[in-house]
Amino acid sequence: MSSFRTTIDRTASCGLAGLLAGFTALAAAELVAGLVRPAAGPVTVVGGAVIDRTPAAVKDFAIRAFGEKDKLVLQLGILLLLALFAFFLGVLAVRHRRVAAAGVLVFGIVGAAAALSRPDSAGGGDALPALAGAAAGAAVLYVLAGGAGGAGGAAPAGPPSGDAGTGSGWSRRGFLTASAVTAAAATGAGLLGRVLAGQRGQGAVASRSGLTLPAPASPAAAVPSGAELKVPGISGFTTPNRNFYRVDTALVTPKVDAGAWRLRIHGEGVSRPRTYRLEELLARPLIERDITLTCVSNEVGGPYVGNARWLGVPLAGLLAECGVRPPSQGGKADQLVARSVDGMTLGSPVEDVMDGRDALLALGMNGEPLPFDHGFPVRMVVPGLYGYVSACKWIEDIELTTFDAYDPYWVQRKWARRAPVKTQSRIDTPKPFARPAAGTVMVAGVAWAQRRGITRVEVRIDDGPWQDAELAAEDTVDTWRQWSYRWQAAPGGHTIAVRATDGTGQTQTEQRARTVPDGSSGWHSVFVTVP
Ligand SMILES: Nc1nc2c(c(=O)[nH]1)N[C@H]1C(S)=C(S)[C@@H](COP(=O)(O)O)O[C@H]1N2
Ligand SMILES: [Mo]
Repeated sequence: MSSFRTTIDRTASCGLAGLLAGFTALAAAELVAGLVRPAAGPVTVVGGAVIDRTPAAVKDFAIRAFGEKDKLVLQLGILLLLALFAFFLGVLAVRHRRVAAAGVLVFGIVGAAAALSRPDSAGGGDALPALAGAAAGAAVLYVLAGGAGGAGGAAPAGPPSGDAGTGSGWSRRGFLTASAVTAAAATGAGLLGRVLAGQRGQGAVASRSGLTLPAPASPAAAVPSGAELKVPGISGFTTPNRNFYRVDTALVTPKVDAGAWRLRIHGEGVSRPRTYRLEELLARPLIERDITLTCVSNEVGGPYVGNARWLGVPLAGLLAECGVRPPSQGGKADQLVARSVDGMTLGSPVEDVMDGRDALLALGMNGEPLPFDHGFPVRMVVPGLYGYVSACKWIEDIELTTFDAYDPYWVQRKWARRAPVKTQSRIDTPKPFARPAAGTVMVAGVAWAQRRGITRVEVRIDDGPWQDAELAAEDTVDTWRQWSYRWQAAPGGHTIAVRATDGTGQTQTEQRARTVPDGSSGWHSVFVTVP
């Protein structure tokens, strides 16, 4: 009985030692990452490597199920798995202390490999946090498991002797003290790592608050007064930055120092390759435009669309200066590949970028420098193209190439090479399963078909006929358009559907398509009950 209890005790102690070893490994890795490169932190690189390898359908599921919390869920999942393995290694150390410690080192090697596999890997140094963390973790496991009275690497296999500790063990009090000291030291190291990482971003934060945006040489036309309907629950015409959707693969938002930022333009047919500094862009005539941005991962009725007032450098002029000609004028490169500081690549058709539309290297968003989450200091915005083929945030490199020669990040993951935005409409109000009172109910929402514009929106109640909604004034063909419909609601359950027609006369197809590979299609509908 006492032997049994001792075994349980020892197993629990070793499990605790395993957890502490895992925690120490993470904390030590954070500390080293804080010194070397915050983006090379252990959970960040493993999470990033998982994202890189996630099939399109799974990524889409994650976005659908967890929304913008998808990254948090991923990181918590990784931590949970690590904790389970660490506990398991601890239990293993009851009998096989060396094997268990070596197991911790294996994790370090996996972490290091993940770090080096990331597209933004800064070279061998990125392996350091995981390796150092694993070494610290292995040492903690080896020592604590020994203190917990584990069999020890050299001890003969066989049932434990039944004594509390096999001679190598410490007193219970000694073990608990050592554990507490380890936990405290690891916590300190981890926090210090975070502080160091934060300090590295200080220069970038200062460079952003010190940046004053020049007035545009070509301001955006005032939004027509009739473009904004006063229906409660409808999406505002301009999406405030704090509410603007965010979709990217960055587990740590890149903090780029504007002073050190450079943009290189080079590649096929670039007769005058150049590198620009931010001041050079700011000194050029800037244009300001309202443009609606849409994510290809937006489901029918989904939230990944927003409209902002962007300030930036016309991209076509900059490219022309570098000698780039679009394919229609004899240029050989048909694909523009934008690369970000975090290694993301996005490919846009050169023809689209240079066809006269307001393709921008944006510096400002709704009257302020780009927020860090939205690409500070510079990002691309191309009206009419989904974000993943155009809207590179934290951009640092533009390479002219061909669609034949290179597949960017998402295309390597089964998404379409070319992806113009599909015509879509969304019911913002009433919400699904709302219970509006009988009588007049305002049905309202937004519709978008960037480059083509929206010319008609229709609403259908149950199996009734399609009825014209009232359109708000159009701002430009590149912005979404609000609409509303006055519905005389009778008691009962009702399905409200919407469809839009774009400037080319095409009405949205009823055909449901998934987001992969080139954007969802189908009519948005909501079911409501009128009590
Ligand atoms: N560097 C970088 N840029 C990126 C992405 C990314 O993952 N990394 N995601 C793209 C996608 S899929 C979209 S829809 C838009 C979203 O821009 P937002 O987050 O500012 O709304 O950014 C694009 N630019
Ligand atoms: Mo996207």
